[in-house]
Amino acid sequence: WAGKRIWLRFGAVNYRATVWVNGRKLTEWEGGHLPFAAEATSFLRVGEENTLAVKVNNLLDWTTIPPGRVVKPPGGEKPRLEQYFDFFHYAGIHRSVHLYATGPTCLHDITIRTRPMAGKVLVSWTLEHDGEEPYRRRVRILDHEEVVAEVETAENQGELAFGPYRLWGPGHPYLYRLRAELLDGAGRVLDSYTEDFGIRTVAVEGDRLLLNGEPVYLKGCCRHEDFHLVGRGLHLPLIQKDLNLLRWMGANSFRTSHYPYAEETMMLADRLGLLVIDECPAVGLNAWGAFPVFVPGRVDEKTLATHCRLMEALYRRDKNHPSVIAWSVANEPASEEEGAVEYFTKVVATMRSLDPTRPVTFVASAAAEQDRCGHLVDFISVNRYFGWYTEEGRLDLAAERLRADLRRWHERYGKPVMLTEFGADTVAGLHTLPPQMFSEEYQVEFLRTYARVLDELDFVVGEHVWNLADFMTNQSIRRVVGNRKGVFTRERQPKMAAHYLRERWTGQK
Ligand code: GCB
Repeated sequence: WAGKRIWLRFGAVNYRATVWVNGRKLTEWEGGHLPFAAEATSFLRVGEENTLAVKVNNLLDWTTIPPGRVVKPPGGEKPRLEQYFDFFHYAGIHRSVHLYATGPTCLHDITIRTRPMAGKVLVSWTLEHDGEEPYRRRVRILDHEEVVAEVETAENQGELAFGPYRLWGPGHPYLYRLRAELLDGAGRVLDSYTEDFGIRTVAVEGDRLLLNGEPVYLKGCCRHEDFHLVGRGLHLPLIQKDLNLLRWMGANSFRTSHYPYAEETMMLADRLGLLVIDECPAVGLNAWGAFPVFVPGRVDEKTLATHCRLMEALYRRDKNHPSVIAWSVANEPASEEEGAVEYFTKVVATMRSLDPTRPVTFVASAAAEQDRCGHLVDFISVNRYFGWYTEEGRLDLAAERLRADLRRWHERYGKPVMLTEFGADTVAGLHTLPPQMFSEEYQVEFLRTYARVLDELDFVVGEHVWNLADFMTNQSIRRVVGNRKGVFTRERQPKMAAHYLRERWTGQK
C-alpha cells in the first residue's frame, strides 16, 4: 500500500452516509442504493491501525429519492417516519465496502458502446482517468483470451472494429472483454481495467420491443433485495438462487423494483442472459400529496436535482451491462397530475441525454385516460391489481377491466404496453376450493386470468409478475407478515403459482 493512492468504496448505504477516517471527515453521500468512493490516502497511516467510522441516517424527507417524511404527532408521541412505498425501509451498510490501492495515475471510468453491422461490429470506447496525463492508452478487445482488436493512442476515446462477432441475448449470453491500459513513456502499465460487454441492440418499433432486430416478449417477475436472514444485506448465494429460480420458470427478464440492485446481480444477469429494466429509486412520488414534489406551476427543484443525480449515478454504474435494456425513471408517480409533465419532461430528458441507446419508461399506476406523461416515454409500463385491490375475488370482472384498461393505454399513445406488475397475496399452504383470495388456488387463477387477456392483445410486450418472493413490509392490516405476493416464499420455496408460471413460460409440465 505504501506509496500508492488508497481509496474507499461503499456499494450502498441506506440512505445518507458520512464517513470519517481517523477522526477526519472523508466524504458524505446521499442515495441509498448506489455506490460512492473517495480517496483516503492522506487520511490513512499505512502500517498502523486506522479507525473508519460511518454514520448512517435513513430518515427521508420531501427532497430525498424516495421521498418520505418524519411526522411528529401532537401530544408528545414519538416521531415516526412516514414512507410511501411498500417494502421495509432497512437502514445500514447494505453492500460491500472495498479498500483498494492504485498508482498515482488511474482509470476511473470506461464507457463501451457497440454498433453491430453486417460482418463486423464497431465498438466505441471512452476512458476517464485521474492523476497525471498518461503518455498513451492501449485498448484491446478480448474474445476469451484471444485479442480480436487493439489500438494504441494518445486519445481518451476511439473506435475498434472486428468481425465476425457473436450477439448477446437470452439463451446466448456471449460476453467479450475490453481491457484498457494507461501507459507511460517507457511503455510501462500505469493502470489497467478489464470490463465485460456484450453486443446487442434494443429498440422500440411500432408495437414491438426489438432485441437484436427481433421482437422480444418479456417474461419474468419483479424482485426485492430481501431475505429473512439478512434483510437487504448483500447475500451472493441469494442473488444466484433468485436468478436461477427465474430461469427455472423460463423467465427471460426482471425489473429492479424499486431501486438499483447490487452490481453482482447485474453482472450475473449479463452472464445468464437475463434482460433487465433498470429502475432508479424514485418510488411513490407525490403519493399522498402532503408535500407534493410537483404541483401545477411548481416543481421541487431539490427533489428533481436529487432524482437526476441518482439517475446519472445509476447510468454510470450500469451503462456497460448488455442485460440492461431499458431505464425506468420512477415507479407509480402521480402521472395524472399537471405538475408531473414538467417534472418528467426534465427527468426523461436527463436520462436520454446520458444514454441515447436505451428506451426509457416509467411505471404507471394512473388510469390511461388520466395519465399525462405517457407521451414522454418509449413504451408504456403499467401495474395492475384488478381482482385484488379492486374487484376482490371477481376474476371475471378483473379480466374485463384489464382488457379495457390496456386497450385504452394503447389507443391513447400507440406504443407497446408492458404489464410491469400484477399479483395476489398468497399464504403458502392455504388451499381453498373454489379459489378464494389468499389461497394458492386463487393466485394461480389470478395469473391464469391475466395471462389469457395478455395473450389476446398483440401490443403487449411483456409480463412481470409481482413478486418473485414474499418480502418484508411495514405492518398493516393489508399485510400478512409482509407482502405475500411472491410466487416463492421468503425462504424461496415454490407456491403452486411458480409451477404454473414454469408451465406457461417453458411449455414444460
Ligand atoms: C404496487 C407497488 C409495489 C407494491 C404492490 C402491492 O403497485 O408498485 O411496490 O408492493 O403494488 O403488492 O401492493
